[in-house]
Amino acid sequence: MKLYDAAISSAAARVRIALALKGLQVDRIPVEIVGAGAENRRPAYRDVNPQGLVPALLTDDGVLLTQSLAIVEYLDEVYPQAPLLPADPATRAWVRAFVLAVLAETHALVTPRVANHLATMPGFDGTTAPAWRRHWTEEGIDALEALLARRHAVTPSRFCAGDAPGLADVFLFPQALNAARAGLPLARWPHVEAIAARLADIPAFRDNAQR
Ligand SMILES: N[C@@H](CCC(=O)N[C@@H](CS)C(=O)NCC(=O)O)C(=O)O
Repeated sequence: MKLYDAAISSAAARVRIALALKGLQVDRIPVEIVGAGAENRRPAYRDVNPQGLVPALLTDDGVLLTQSLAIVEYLDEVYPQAPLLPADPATRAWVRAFVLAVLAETHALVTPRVANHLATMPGFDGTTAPAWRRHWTEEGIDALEALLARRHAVTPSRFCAGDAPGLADVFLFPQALNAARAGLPLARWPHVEAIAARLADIPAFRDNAQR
């Protein structure tokens, strides 16, 4: 398999973490996604991913997959060791809802392409992009904290939805790191902070986070 990857990408980090949890090796193909040298918007990379985003995964069967959630679920179906989704349908639905709260309602609002477009809007100045990022990160992680608090009040667990790391943790960890690195202390989100600290002790998470 080949992973089209960027070390700074939290979306690609989800796939790197899932691969590591499953003990799978891939060839990593770096794609520059920021600055004047960004390759992801160029035609050569659009041939890989028409959306111009990382990650993308070329499977051993020669199929190109995009979108981190689709890629991680593919890996979980084809390589069932260390399963990432729980067996119980209601818990699976909770995990997918949590993952979508990260992917669609938090991360999607703070990507480089959003910041690039903001910079073209009337009234933009140096404070606009950091304020935008802070707002959507706070609102997003407030929601993740509330989801975890409600679940854990009824079903306590070491990780998001069980006592082994799973799909929700694969998505939470890079997002929590993004918040901490943006200067938002995790202490204000106690469930998120406690789970992120446990995940940081696991090499698959620690060694594959975005840099
Ligand atoms: N929903 C997509 C998001 C992918 C995404 O936004 N990747 C970012 C890096 S974290 C990217 O390639 N950004 C390039 C850009 O925004 O121009 C996924 O989960 O794979």
